[in-house]
Amino acid sequence: PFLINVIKHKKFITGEYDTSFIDTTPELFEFPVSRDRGTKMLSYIGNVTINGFPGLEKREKPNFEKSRVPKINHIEKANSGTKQILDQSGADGLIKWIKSKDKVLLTDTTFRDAHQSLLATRVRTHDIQKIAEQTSKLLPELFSLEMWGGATFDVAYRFLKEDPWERLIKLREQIPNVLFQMLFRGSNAVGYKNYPDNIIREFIRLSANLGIDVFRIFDSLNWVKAMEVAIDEVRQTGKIAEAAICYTGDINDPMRPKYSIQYYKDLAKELESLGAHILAIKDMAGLLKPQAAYRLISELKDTTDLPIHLHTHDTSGNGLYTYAKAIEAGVDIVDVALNSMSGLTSQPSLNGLVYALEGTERKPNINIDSIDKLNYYWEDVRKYYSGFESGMNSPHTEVYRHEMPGGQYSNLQQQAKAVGLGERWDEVKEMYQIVNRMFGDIVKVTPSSKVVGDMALFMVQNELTENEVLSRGLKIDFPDSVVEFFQGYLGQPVGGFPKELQKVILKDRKPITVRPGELMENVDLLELKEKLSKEIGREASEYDTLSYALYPKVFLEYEKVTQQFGNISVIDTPTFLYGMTLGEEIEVEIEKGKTLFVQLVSIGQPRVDGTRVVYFELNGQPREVIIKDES
Ligand code: 3PY
Ligand code: ZN
Repeated sequence: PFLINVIKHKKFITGEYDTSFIDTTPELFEFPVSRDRGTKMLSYIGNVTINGFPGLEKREKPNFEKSRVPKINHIEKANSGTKQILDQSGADGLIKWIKSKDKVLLTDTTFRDAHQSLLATRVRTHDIQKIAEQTSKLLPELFSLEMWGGATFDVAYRFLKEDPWERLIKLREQIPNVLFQMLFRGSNAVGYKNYPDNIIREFIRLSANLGIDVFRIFDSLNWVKAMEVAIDEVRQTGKIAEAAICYTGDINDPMRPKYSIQYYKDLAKELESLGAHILAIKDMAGLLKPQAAYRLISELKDTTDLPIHLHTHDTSGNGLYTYAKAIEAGVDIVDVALNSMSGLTSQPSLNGLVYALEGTERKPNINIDSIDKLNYYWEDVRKYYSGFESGMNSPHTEVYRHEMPGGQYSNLQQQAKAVGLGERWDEVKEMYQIVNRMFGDIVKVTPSSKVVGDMALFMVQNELTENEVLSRGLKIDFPDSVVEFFQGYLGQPVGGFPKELQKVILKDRKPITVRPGELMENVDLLELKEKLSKEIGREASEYDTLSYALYPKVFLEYEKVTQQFGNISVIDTPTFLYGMTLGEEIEVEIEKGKTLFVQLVSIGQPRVDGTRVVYFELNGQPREVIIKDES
């Protein structure tokens, strides 16, 4: 490029140069962005402009207001917080600190569960990163930020075409003071099936290294055996093992004896004896009613010495009432989300809770002004993703019947749309409830909830009733996830499998009753790294390798897209989702201090081969890309 700059320079062409030419002409060292890199990005923008974004109705890019990023002092350091307590006093020191606090502590889930539950997990690193330093400086009093894990990991690769590890690294850089928390699905890691033990351990080691402090570990069937490896590994890293009990049923309903108060107390004892640092009650669907919350927390407080961290979803609209009762009963930490990302299938409102606790001794020390400022930002950003909203806009007390987790609601709805059942969503919810009963009333949370969802979609799609499944089931091929569940590959449900249904679904396959991890060989990660490097034509990192071990197809597809389009995580979200309008100009900061100016000039008519030429200007220079019109 240097040589090109020289021979293209006006002075060089006209011969008006001497020996000082190089020293006095700094622009010779300004290299254009590689043709390849610019063209790749324009190909992405051209493609999304013409063909739309998968899962979003195609429409002209709406006119979004600029998001309101609160002003902060970039030079001053953030106040120290819980991260420093863990780093300085270790896990035991942190637990002691929690126990010494009278005021209720807060986890903010805006970066993870809130958007998993409201926006089908689609919020991109680009938007979280822009508010990271502000969050660190405006909310240093938080117990933790839940910012990773659950569905955010695979959705990053699958739909956002970005690297989830990078999200962790970038946020850690900007938020040095608050504990980072992730949701970890026990033997299923951040996936939808059981993995070999060394994959579970490696995942925990790598994420602890990059900055995760609190691992909320659960099993989708509350099968404690499936949580042991993860708890043990987290303890070895010196981080916090927060073992979760998934709450289902209703402890105050005598008709639901399977999930009684005694059931939860026994589980708490078991998890304590396994070495959990904190006990989480993970009410993933928002079924814990206020009086039940008071009873559950009070009795658990008498059962265990562990601090208790309560998680709920506000689907029914009762979330804050449930928290108020739990706080009265002495819960230590609760999960909330910033106002504009709270409520409905998400967590109850952080801002609301602070107001609600006014006049009580347990009101947290949070500056309302600060949370309002952060709230404005999310109010604006949420609009970018409106196409992923579930359409739920008022409390749904029906959740007490279908019991669908908040994090599943908008995702299953997307799945239903994808298979042409968007119009029959009410039937899918009804069927979800029936399938749960058919399965013997199981704990429903990822991945067991996905099995129930898959079966419900399958039954609605094939017009099957409960009776027909039993009477004609031997001739029916059920979805893979359902077969694997009944084989015991997700573990053992409370009270075992319903035998008759199991026979129909498995046919002549034999179920297992041991922990699936015991039957799986460890993966040779070095060998896998070599194989992957060959396959993608570049040196795979240990992070790539682990992601590939978790979901090989998804990872390779992500790699293909990034090789085709380059790093598209740098594009702003409206453009990423909707492309550009004619004449529009945007800026893309491709790396720190390096900005591209892109203008969409015109779009050619479709040609006989179904392609169109899209004309751009990139930093003032004409560039064109050829895009296949899929319509
Ligand atoms: C997840 O596993 O992703 C969940 O959020 C479960 O509630
Ligand atoms: Zn949740």
